[in-house]
Amino acid sequence: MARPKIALIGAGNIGGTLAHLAAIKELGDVVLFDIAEGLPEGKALDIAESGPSEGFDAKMKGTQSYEDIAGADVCIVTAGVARKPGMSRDDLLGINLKVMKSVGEGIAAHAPDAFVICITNPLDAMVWALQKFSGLPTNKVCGMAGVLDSARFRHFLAEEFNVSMRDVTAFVLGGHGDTMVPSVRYSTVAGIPLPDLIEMGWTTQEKLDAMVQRTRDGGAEIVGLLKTGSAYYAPATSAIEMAEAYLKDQKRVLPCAAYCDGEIGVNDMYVGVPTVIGAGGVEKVVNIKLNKEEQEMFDKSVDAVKGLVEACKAIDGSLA
Ligand code: A3D
Repeated sequence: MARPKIALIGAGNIGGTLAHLAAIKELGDVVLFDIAEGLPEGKALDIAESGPSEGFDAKMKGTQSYEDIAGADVCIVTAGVARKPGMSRDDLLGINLKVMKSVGEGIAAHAPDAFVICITNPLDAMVWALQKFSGLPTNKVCGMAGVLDSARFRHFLAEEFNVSMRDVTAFVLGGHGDTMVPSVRYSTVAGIPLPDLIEMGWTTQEKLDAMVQRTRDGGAEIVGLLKTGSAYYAPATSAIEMAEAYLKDQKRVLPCAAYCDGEIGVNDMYVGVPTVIGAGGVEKVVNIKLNKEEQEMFDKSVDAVKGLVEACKAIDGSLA
């Protein structure tokens, strides 16, 4: 049987890490696409040359031509620019919206059957626009944010409790931004919800609140340390987890930016929600029940995403 084909649109920090992880995990052959000449070719060759030591046979190709992504089973999109000093959120939105247009058209023309995972920021608005520009079914286009935000929360919790990260589960909902909603009630250690762990004396409400806030600020914390860019190891690993769930039909329950059609009170929008990912793409949005306080936080987050979507429509009339 032929190996699956994984197209990485954008060969920057995350794109290169994605390629390396996909190769090491032998998920399939990899095509790295970027407009920067030499960058995808150089990374593809460098990673291919790690194959003999690592022991993988996956093929690596770097390209500037969308024709090379033909027939891809998975496309992971990191193309675009990150916010630079002096650039407003709207400036970034305008630039990356144009990038999503070209990427969406490229995928529609050459890989219309792919499962598409968007990582480009501002995430929830970009994945919405990418689905519109590509015209692919909504269950085949989603955004990576929740897996990363949950992983950050799980890491902080595991450190606090001094237990294995594997035994800590966490859900982070809403838009990928300051308004994201790390759900304390639905996060557990081996099934024991966090509020119970406070009662058991494992932590305090103050410490838990601080970890929730640190999760919300997780991206900014890394930017502050790196100074020249944003996180890429954990974002790449998170997207690979989603790609693997699709390629191996794992039916993983993962939070991601998924198209909502009434679920959790959200209509015709992409926002972070729990989903089931398998061979059908996003096979289900898990329609969880939120309490009053959670619903208020979630609604606020949804409103923030709505604002970005409206800004996209104002910039590109074809989306209105
Ligand atoms: P970076 O290393 O700058 O890579 C972006 C790449 O996109 C560069 O190599 C560019 O040449 C390329 N590019 C630009 N325009 C195009 C185009 N039209 N077609 C193809 N390629 C193009 O960034 P990065 O890899 O660190 O991050 C990529 C994106 O992910 C950014 O928008 C980040 O803000 C975002 N990001 C999101 C998360 C989430 O959790 C959602 C986390 C971290 C980063």
